[in-house]
Amino acid sequence: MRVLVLGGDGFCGWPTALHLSDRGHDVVIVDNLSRRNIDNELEVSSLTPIAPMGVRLAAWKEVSGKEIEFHRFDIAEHYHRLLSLIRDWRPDVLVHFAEQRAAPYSMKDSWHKRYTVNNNLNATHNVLAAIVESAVDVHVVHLGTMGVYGYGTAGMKIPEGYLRVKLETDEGNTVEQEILYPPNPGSVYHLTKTQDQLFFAYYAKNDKLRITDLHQGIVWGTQTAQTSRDERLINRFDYDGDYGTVLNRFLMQAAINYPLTVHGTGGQTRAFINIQDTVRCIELAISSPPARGERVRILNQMTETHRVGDLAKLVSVLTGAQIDYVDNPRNEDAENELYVENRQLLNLGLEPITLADGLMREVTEIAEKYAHRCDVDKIPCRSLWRSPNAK
Ligand code: NAD
Ligand code: USQ
Repeated sequence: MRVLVLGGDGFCGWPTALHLSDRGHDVVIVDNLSRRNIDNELEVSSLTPIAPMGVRLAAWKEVSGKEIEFHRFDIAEHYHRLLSLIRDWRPDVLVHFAEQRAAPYSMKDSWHKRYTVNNNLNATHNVLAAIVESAVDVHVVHLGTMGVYGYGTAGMKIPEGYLRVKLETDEGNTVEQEILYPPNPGSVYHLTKTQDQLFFAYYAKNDKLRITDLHQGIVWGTQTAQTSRDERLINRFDYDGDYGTVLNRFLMQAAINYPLTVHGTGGQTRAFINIQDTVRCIELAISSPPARGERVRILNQMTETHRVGDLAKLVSVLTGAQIDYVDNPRNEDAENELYVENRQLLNLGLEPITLADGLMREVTEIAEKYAHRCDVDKIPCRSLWRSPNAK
């Protein structure tokens, strides 16, 4: 299949592009390198030494014999370049990773809120409008987030996208319907993902686009079978207070003997998935597209749920790291239960990698190996959800 990977220089997009290329698909990457520029803005670098795109692609050709084409442009701004690429190359599948993905970055101030909204909403809408205008029958696979649901469920399992509800009519009859699960975003970034869902629902209904939305949990780990084949292929590892996600941060903090930064009591429960499962899930989603006219297919792409405080204790037991309970910079529930339905990807054949399988390898092979590249000043989370001036 011809697969267009938007955001293919990023943490999830790069290993996915390599995985799909390795499986024999023709892959083209589009990326505007905004993520690398944000590192410049924040004066931080990936813990792992990521190579420039040209070096990455040359290395991949050397080790696999396969070529991946790269186009550098902004899909939120350069609509006509996106349209021409879809028209000329006629992809079978478009995998859309190209959004600003950090909740803390999206909450820094009004500029970062507006950037995240402009970038993410225009990116997603341009993809959909370009597919309609091109008249190419492309299956869109989008990386959404578990955060669209909020994380509290009153004890029920979060279903895969749709909620069955019973409504009472004026005549007193009961009717049953399936509705999109009520969105409950916890940051401006998560808000853009809830809006993406409406774009997808509308274009699937009006234009019969074939769309799969993968509601992914927090990704942990770094390398995949392909990115480990040569150091020039290494994946990025974010550890800073804006882009670093909780479990990878704890692993890196343990490696440098920095007390694990648990926000509040650590009672927040979240969904997790290893990066190697991310790339497999995307392959599974590609191999099982919805039919034309079908509603958006929504799959919960996660394999485990954990409390943040329990993760810190686990890492502490494994490594001897201290735990530091810090004031929570976010506006979120101090504690929540989280039960998630994820049967669809398991039924398609996903065999999850668990924390027990890879946690210590991640500490020794990545976090300890590259610990010398860490700038400890960049570890604290300084982005506040509520301005100190707000009442
Ligand atoms: P990332 O920031 O590492 O990668 C995103 C890539 O998209 C970057 O290379 C960036 O340069 C590019 N990009 C952004 N805006 C663009 C634009 N307008 N035009 C062209 N390229 C653009 O993020 P990631 O961690 O790889 O996440 C990828 C997707 O998966 C995101 O949509 C994110 O919301 C979702 N997701 C990520 C996680 C996670 O834990 N990392 C979890 C759930 C969902
Ligand atoms: N947390 C800590 N200590 C830290 C960092 C985070 O306790 O040092 C806590 C946060 O307060 C939060 C939880 O850990 O309660 C998760 O934070 P995170 O930064 O790991 O994840 P989040 O902001 O939710 O965002 C990440 C990705 C995003 C994706 C989302 C999936 O950056 O792209 O959409 O995970 S989910 O969380 O399921 O919505």
